[in-house]
Amino acid sequence: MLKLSRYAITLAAVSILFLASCEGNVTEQVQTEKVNSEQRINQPPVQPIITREGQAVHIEMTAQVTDVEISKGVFYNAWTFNGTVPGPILRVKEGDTIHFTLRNMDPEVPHSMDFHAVHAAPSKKFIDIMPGEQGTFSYPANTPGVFMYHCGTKPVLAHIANGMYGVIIVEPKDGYPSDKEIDREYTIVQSEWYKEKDFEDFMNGEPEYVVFNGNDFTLSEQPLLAKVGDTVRLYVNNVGPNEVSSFHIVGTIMDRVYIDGNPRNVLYGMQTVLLPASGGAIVEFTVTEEGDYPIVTHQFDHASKGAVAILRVTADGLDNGEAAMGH
Ligand SMILES: [Cu+2]
Repeated sequence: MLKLSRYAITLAAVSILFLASCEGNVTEQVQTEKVNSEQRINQPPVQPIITREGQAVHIEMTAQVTDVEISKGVFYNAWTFNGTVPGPILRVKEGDTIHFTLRNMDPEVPHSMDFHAVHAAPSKKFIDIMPGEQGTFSYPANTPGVFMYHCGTKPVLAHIANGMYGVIIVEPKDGYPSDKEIDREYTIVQSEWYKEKDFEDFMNGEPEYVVFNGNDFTLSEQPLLAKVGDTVRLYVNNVGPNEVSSFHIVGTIMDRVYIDGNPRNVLYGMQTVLLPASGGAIVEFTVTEEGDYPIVTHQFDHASKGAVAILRVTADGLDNGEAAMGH
């Protein structure tokens, strides 16, 4: 894992220049370092291209290598979809046909796309796209839900642990029975970070961070917001790759849970919802009092490693700017 700060980088550069002017063998070392830094690929995020013609949805995404901040000042040179971890949240409707194009901008490694939302032969539709190439695949999305997507290139564990995942929401054609009650909705994706690109650690180690939406700080520093009396809906998915989630909201009870986001899989009055690796849910609840409501995995070793979000409830639904409650 690289801990970088602009200050540190500047300092390092200054001291290298200074040393280089003193000794010849240091110049060699500097050149090697320069080559290494040139080899560290960091491609800026790219917007996905999504267009619709009737029930045909065209989605174009990239596979690319991008530095992402997973904790304050801690960057991971991630394999990503479109330069963010998680990748873009996709939304289609039950009955749509997805025409998906993957453009592999990674100059070294093949990548692919496995949508959990579709029926398709993996050996034909989830195949590797070579570096610098692109491929297009079509499949119907006939089951509503909150589905994981991920790179399925071998070894899958490495591609997921390095950051290649996201969520696709397939909205039911007639909506959810509770749609009219919902005042606000958010998406939360739980995942783990291990030592950077260390397959042995992915296999046998413990995650260094367990996070919501890619890092351990954004959802505390910029709380999710609601107004007193609101009914809130969360689309959640635990992408793993290795751990399960015991998803819980402190200070409320989930009035309804749609397991995997299917309107027919409804449960009532849940305190905690168990999400297997790749499992999703829609959870809905009301907030009755002003204050900060931590959202956690109730596996508190994982919450302590970062999987905490804050839902801030105020009289007007606006952020009061206070420091978030810790948990
Ligand atoms: Cu990949």
